[in-house]
Amino acid sequence: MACSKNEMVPIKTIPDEERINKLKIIYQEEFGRKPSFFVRVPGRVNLIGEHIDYCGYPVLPMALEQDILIAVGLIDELEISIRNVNKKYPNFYGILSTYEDMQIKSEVNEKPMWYNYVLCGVKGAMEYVGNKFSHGLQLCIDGNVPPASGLSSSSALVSAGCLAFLFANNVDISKSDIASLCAISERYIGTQGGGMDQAIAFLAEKHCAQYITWKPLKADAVTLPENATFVVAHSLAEANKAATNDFNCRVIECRLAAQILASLTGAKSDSLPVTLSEVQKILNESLENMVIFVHKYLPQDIYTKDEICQILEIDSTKLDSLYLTPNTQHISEFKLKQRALHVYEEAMRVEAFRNTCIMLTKNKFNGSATNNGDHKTSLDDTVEILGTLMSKSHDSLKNLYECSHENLDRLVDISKGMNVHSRLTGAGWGGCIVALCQKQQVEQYIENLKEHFYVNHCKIDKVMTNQYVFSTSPNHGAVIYSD
Ligand code: ADP
Ligand code: NG1
Ligand code: MG
Repeated sequence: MACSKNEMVPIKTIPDEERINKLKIIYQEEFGRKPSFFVRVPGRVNLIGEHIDYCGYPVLPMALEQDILIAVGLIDELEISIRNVNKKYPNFYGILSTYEDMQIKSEVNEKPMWYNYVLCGVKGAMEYVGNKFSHGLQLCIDGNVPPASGLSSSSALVSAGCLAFLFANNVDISKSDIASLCAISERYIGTQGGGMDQAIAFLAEKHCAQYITWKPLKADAVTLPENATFVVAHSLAEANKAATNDFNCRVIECRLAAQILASLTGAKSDSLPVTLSEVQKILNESLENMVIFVHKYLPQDIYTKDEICQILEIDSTKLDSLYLTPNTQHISEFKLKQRALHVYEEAMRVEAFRNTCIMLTKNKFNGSATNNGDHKTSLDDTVEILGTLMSKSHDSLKNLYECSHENLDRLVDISKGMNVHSRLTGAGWGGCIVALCQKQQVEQYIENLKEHFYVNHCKIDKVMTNQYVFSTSPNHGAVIYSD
């Protein structure tokens, strides 16, 4: 089942929910009037396919229940006021003139102000409408996606800001178009993300994960085994991706690896920078063969900037302008083999994960597992196959991609000790793991994590631990609530 390309974000009547009603009251206190509508955009957990969206490869996330909820008021002045129910986040006020004039102010490698994520979405929307709009906005935000934790709080903020602006200004846009727009818009914050987070924010469906492919953006529902439950556990280390150059460094290492592979294999491309998936496509080779090519054409453990310039026959000024970002231009050594190996092998794991889920669904419906005993065996086997792929993904992220964190590795190891497969999810360097459990194991698994990791290792009071570890099931994507 694929999500139709032209489907719009659903508009529902404002629900009588405690959180919405509270936000209404706070909005009224902040702005002295009622909000006109609400937008809600979920966070996500990526099940497999990490750090490969920006290389052009499919990924397999699902939306969370946790979300960014915005109460929106329209004003005639072309201005924007942004408030947060959590007062640790300061207010913002600005004039909306043109998107070209809208500065998303962040110093290189400095943690951006929180409202800049909202402004990224608004700026992208202003560009989309060619600066033709008639309403400014008063926004009040209530978010419960754990921030800087690999669960995509940033993209939920960007996407909610963009959606609020477009709906306020009566702009029709399909889910896939707004997802692509938000992916580009979030880059104003300084990170060169691939688009997974914004894609799942809009294209997610309840009960299913999504297999997301690019150019054109498409989401195909993936039914997960009925006996499987995904558990998210926080490492207690936060990682703001725009505050360091770690994320962009990986993006540009992949770009450089792709360009060298293209040059040395004679793969001619019109697009610059070329991606690792484009090189594969031009060469018309399997992922397995791309792994062989990486060993052959990128044999060194480290490449210096000078060596890369020599191979690509360009000077360092050109290298900077064509491939690097402002916060990576000073880097002098790059690990190209390791990053490219991770990408090609992770892309294989995504295919294997999806095919395993498809196989299970097929067997269920064509009757090859009609006998209850057989069906249970095939379900248990499936969970083991999927889990093994997740464990391998984590090993690769830790060893080849070097984006793990000691707390993430500890959580993964504790899980392994309980025969539960898990991996870091999102960009890494902190944030969360996602673990795949048999349904009947979940309670015990969560209890054990609380005891061994949060209480014994991190010295957290047991009563506080519920906020750090929770089971989750696939939720639906963005919604507008309007009367
Ligand atoms: P993530 O993995 O959560 O996407 P990022 O580093 O990309 O992490 O973005 C996290 C940043 O998003 C936070 O540092 C904060 O500025 C902003 N943010 C997330 N949630 C909220 C919220 N509820 N209210 C205000 N800002 C938020
Ligand atoms: P998080 O950790 O949620 O910021 C980032 C990127 C994704 C993807 C993952 C790694 C952004 C907005 N998000 O996610 O596109 O590359 O890392 O798989 O840049
Ligand atoms: Mg993010």
